[in-house]
Amino acid sequence: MTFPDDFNWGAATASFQIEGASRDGGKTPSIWDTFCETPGKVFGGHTGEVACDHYHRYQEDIKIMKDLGIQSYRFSLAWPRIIPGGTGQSNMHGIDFYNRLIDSLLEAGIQPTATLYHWDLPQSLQDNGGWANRDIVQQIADLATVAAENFGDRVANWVTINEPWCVSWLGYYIGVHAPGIKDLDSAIAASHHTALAHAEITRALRAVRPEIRSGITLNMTSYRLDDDENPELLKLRDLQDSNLNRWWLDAQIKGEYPENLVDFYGERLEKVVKPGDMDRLKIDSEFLGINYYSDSFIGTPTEQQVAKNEGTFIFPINSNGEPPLPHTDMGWPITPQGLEHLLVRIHKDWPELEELAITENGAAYGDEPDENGKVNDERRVDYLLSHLASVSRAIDRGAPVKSYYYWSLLDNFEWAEGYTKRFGIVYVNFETLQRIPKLSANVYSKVIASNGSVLEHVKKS
Ligand code: IFM
Repeated sequence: MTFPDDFNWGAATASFQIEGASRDGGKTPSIWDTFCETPGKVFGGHTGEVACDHYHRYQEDIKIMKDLGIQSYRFSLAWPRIIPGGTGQSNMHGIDFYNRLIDSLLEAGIQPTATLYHWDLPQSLQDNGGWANRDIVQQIADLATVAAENFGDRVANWVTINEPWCVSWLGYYIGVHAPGIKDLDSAIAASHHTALAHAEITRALRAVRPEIRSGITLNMTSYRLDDDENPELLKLRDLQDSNLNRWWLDAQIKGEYPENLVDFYGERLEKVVKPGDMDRLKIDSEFLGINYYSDSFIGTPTEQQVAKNEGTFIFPINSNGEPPLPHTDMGWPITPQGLEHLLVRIHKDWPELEELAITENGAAYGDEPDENGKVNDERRVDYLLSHLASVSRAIDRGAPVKSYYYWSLLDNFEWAEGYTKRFGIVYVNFETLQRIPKLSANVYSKVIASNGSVLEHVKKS
């Protein structure tokens, strides 16, 4: 048996990336609406105004999933649709949209998995500091209460926060994501507040519905060094590993942060951790969500890179220039065996985690329809099959992986890259909004129908 009988095969999206309807039904602007309107921040000035128009076309998208045999759909809730003011009054129009979506999924036999926060923070909350302001922890816990009260009767599985590393470091330190801030103190504060928020969201969901299953989703990687003997690089690797892979896991499992980073941040961290916080961080989750795209390569940073990063340790993946080949349109190296390695490492280092879910994995390739209207995205098929084979080997080695969600169901708004990077197994024509399932969708459908056994030949090769 390649995958357990009850293995869950899914596809994932996120609200801002697909919904469009950015002012419909009482929705207010999120930080991503603002970021898109800020010149030079998003490729070509692309916006989320229409996106895939999923807000109006969700029935069509559900039908596509049903035809493909997708068992579970991971989507996110747009906070500014549900509580337009960020705090306080909830909005029935927004809640009704998600009720219709959830009910239609269930009617189609597809299990909904909801992500509470996938980056579209109400702009009004950012105006008070957003994730750098500790108030956000209670504010998002209140959102969780509203979400559990309205949807918790039908949504069993909840992701609390998607990729808190990106929220904190891309949003508040590197500044390439909304809100576009470049400030180390803010990023450290956001790292702490997202970790606390995960615990408080979990408590809030359970207070309404104790049967809810939840977990955080982390973007994780394995680091590969130019030189495994170089003590400087090893130290840098350990800091990067703590910053990206360990921070949120050690927080929830042990109620502590990695020692090397606590030392590295020093007073900057002390300023934001209040008495009692370390106890509040600790929480059992039903699963850990893992988003894996690529291993990361660390080379010796140049002097300019050190200077550019103001003496801190965040270096680009390809610190020595071009990423190793082959890579996807994102420039991310294709390293399928790295997923097996990572899953086995997680199981070994955090044996407390009883369930792992791959909540995202996928590749950007810009294949367009051919003269017959078919999208033959063979490179995506290779990526998908080789990564699934890797998951299967990790399961054989004891990693408790129970779900896989391909990222993404649809080509969509890829943040600062706008619509230029296509991750979907379903092609979207952004002029006409026509959907065309690609070759990869049909292959994934066969994988699902056979519960992964069509992978056998890949696994052995
Ligand atoms: O599109 C994103 C998604 O929103 C979060 N994880 C990575 C994906 C690809 O960059």
